[in-house]
Amino acid sequence: MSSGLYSNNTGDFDKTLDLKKVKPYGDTMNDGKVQLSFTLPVPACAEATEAAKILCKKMGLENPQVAFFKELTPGYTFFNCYGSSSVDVDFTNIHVAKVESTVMDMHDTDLFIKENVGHPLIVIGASTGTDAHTVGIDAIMNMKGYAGHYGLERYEMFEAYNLGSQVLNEDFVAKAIELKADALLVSQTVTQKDVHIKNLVELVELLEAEGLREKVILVCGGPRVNHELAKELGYDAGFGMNSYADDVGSYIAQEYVRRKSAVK
Ligand code: B12
Repeated sequence: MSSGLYSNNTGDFDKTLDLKKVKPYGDTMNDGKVQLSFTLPVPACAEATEAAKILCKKMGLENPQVAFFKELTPGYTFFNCYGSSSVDVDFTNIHVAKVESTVMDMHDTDLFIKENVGHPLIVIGASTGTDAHTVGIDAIMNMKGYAGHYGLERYEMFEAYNLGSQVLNEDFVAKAIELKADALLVSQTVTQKDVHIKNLVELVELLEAEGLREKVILVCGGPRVNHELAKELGYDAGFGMNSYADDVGSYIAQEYVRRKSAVK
């Protein structure tokens, strides 16, 4: 996407913004102010705050200040530091892979499916493998929704099944076959030792073995998932933090219609 599309409403009174050299904004344009929090495995003392400042400098912060520190437990001190970034970023040269669909709200997505498909779409979601985190998939699927966005269970034109957490890939695929799923939604939160990668890839392999991969819209999501990673792993789309049922619901509806028109 071209960064020319962006505006920060400073145009009339601040002429110093250069999108080729963007710095963090604190009080004034280009001041580079950054807040950084970390814990050092040392007791709270004058040497510890000095060590925190030296670390900040080594990390590229100019004029670092320790604004707050507290010994959390004997031998471990938490720091809150401020400083000015010595580096900038060329915002005009950033390209990010994104899901290509128009985001619609629940009512518009329901209407879109009614008009373009004519029957409800079957969607199954789960947090798979050993992952016990349910809040993400619930946010997308639960009737009550999340942050003011209704979940897929609330949509008239989605038949939504939330299988919960720690669902084995084999069981997930079996449910997809039983319910004749149109779309599968996988949530992955734990990324330690790349367990999410192994688990997501295993699901793709199982679907391929069952001859199902191309028959379903396969979507993954989670705090450390993005569209680029999802595509790399063989998924149709990936959604990260700050995504809602509206995003994935409208994507599934539009992708379903796109595929149906492609085979006509
Ligand atoms: C709550 C929580 C738990 C609860 C989970 C309860 C439950 N029922 O879900 C409990 C206490 C059980 C738990 C356990 C563990 N947890 Co925990 N947990 C958290 C915590 C505090 C919040 C996660 C959360 O609910 N976020 C809110 C939801 C709404 O956000 P979200 O998941 O990102 O979802 C959004 C998007 O990502 C996206 N999305 C998510 N999924 C999907 C799917 C699709 C299809 C789509 C479209 C979108 C989408 O949409 C959502 C809405 O915008 C985080 C720390 C944090 N503050 O984030 C740690 C955290 C995730 N946990 C962590 C860990 C390590 C664990 C444990 C391994 C700890 C342990 N040693 O036992 C265990 C895991 C056990 C297991 N087998 O999985 C680490 C993960 C580190 C990593 N990167 O691997 C974190 C980051 C904490 C930390 N800083 O270390 N945890």
